[in-house]
Amino acid sequence: MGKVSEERSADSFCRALFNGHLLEERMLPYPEAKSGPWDDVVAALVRFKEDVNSKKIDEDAKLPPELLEQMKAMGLFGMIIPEEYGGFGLSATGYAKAMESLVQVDSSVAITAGAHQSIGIKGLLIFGTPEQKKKYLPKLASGEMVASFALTEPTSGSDAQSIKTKAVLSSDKKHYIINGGKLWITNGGFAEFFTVFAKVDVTQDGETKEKVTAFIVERSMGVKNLAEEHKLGIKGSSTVQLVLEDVKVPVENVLGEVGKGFKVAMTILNSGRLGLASGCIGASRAMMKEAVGYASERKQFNLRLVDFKMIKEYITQMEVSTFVLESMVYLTTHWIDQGVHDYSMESAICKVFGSETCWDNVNRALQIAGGNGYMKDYPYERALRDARINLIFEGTNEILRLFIGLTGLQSVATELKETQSAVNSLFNEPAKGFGAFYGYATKRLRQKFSPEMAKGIHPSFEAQTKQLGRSIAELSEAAEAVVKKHRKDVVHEQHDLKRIADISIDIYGMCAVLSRVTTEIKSSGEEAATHSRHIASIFCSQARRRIRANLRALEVNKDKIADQVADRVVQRLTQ
Ligand code: MYA
Repeated sequence: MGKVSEERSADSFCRALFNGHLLEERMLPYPEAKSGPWDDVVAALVRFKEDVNSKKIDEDAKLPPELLEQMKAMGLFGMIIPEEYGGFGLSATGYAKAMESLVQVDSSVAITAGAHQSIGIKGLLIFGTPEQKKKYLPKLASGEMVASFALTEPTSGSDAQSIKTKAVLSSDKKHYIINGGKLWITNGGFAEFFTVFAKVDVTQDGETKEKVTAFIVERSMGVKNLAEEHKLGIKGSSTVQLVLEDVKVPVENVLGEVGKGFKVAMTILNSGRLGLASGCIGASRAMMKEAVGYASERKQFNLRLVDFKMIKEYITQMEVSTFVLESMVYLTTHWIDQGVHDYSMESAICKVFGSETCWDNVNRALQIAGGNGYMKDYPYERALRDARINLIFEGTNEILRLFIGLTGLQSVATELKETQSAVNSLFNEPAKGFGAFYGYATKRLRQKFSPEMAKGIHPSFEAQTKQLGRSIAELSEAAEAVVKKHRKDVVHEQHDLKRIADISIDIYGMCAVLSRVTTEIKSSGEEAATHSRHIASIFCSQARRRIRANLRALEVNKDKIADQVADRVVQRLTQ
């Protein structure tokens, strides 16, 4: 892990933060997406909620067939498919709005429609040929075909490149024959369409290597599945193991280029992670509503629970984190809708922050409900079980923190290399080199954070803007120090990578919330924006405190002895 291609570096807001740059023109104004073409879908989902019995879905561990049919009839499988193929053609923002509502209908319903769209058909939408789209999208939009994304294998989870499923070109070169197995495939029990990843022998410069390739595979080509898994939560969704034995796939069903399938998988997951984060907004909001409703009715010591300060703390924190999550997600989806190409880091940040916000909110809501929260008659324990998976799938939060940290450090390393070559040219060819070095140095100085860069943030946030500026400058210095200290070995420095990732998550949160509230103040005035201003102020000070703690821990920590404790425990328990 650790390589990030140059082509992706150009337009990423978060990568720029690592180099000390704040792309303010990208950040402001905040895209207030209060209404849009998604309104009808959202309204239909609010009505749909009345028809769905989540408790029963959880108990039966399956979606009733008639509910699945209703979802198809409502067009819930075609939300992001262009209208010309029979879908609603929702934008990234529209889809996020829909996922927010869908998860409030039921988690398993959201996972089923979400896995179909966020990852099942996304590859076809992004990389499909016109012929492939014409052939499959209408059936996928109507739900006649439900889609699955088949990447994970028994021995390949986080290390997605290590898949063993193999695709071999037939002697007449008309088909690939796929053999292997896939694990934990959402919708796999009834899907008809699979985006399957397999290794293909690719010969380049006389050398043959196995390279990941993406395929569109229909069930009728020979895909089989084993029995449904028994899960902790999202029980109504289908999760199975796939068996691929001599599955014969026509060559025209290769998705993207042969040998370029890993990029296809990662690109799909970038959008999937954002779908998940938007679902987490909905789940967080739903839990807040339940908990606040409960706490305003329930009395102890003659007071309503909402009047106790510790309960207020929980409610405030739920609101602050969910508001910041929303701000991050909709800033990111806006950029996607604007055509920004590289949002891999932003979507990973949203997934990590979203799944942890959702988990904390459900946990706090359950705590507010006390003993009742633990009982099956109330919705909290089911929500807790349903929310747990978000920290794991679509990239565990651990692997995504490494991805965020390493991707950011890659930008810093690239800049350091540029500095080195500018310095070298200064010494080797002074006449030519000086111009190059001067140009480079002024560019770099100009780009480093200065208060000028954040002049668009509302003046009432002067203190927060300073905190943001200081945090960006410190992130870029800390990242440079980590790169210089560990060089190539940085990939193994997980404690530091986690700290760096957490700093960047907090900074992105600050950027998003300051952007959103600045725009709100401009449109509604300071007084009307009091609630949001308070949220921004609370989040920025919390974020700044965490950033300072992480920066300090990069310098002073107990990593070495902490690792030794873990090693001794492992030795003791595995003897
Ligand atoms: S599906 C299964 C999910 N699985 C994963 O997410 C796997 C996690 N692993 C990885 O992401 C990769 O293996 C990592 C790379 C990151 C570890 N965008 O050398 P490398 C490029 C673009 O770092 P590795 C599921 O769970 C990179 O630049 N490019 O690779 C669904 C380089 O390019 P180049 C990327 O060390 C469940 C190349 O790849 C990205 O092997 C159902 C190699 O990179 C990227 N992100 O490890 C969910 N990453 O060669 C349903 C890497 O050009 C949800 N690269 O330099 C439905 C919705 C729910 C709603 C609601 C709920 C609340």
